[in-house]
Parts: sequence; C-alpha cells; structure tokens
Amino acid sequence: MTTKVIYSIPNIHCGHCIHTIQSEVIDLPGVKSVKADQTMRIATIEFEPPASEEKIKELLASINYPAVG
Ligand SMILES: [Cu+2]
Repeated sequence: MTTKVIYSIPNIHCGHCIHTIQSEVIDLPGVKSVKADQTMRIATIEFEPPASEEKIKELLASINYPAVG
C-alpha cells in the first residue's frame, strides 16, 4: 500500500535544495518517488513500508530541511 504525503518545507529556497531533498529522500528504503517544488516549498513523497511519515520527517530534519505542519 503506497502512501502519498505532501510536506511543507520552508527551508527550500533554490534548485540546490530541491536536488538535495530529492536525492536524500529517495535513498530511504520504501520511498517510491520524491518531487520537490521550489516555488511552493513543498515535497510530494510516495512511500510504503519500511518508510513511514515519521522516518521521512526525521530524515528531512537531519539534512536541515525540517517539514512543518
Ligand atoms: Cu537552496
């Protein structure tokens, strides 16, 4: 069962941020797709176990792109 969550990430400010987020999150086991948007400062992430909302949020925080909300 794939879950799709949209994360609001205020720290996104340029294309480098997009690249960093996408390349780091896709390496998390269970993550199927990552699409970050520079203008809206969001990341749409599709995942299934063993990935979880909590693990993704922890990873985002660890690379200095904490998700809010
Ligand atoms: Cu940036």
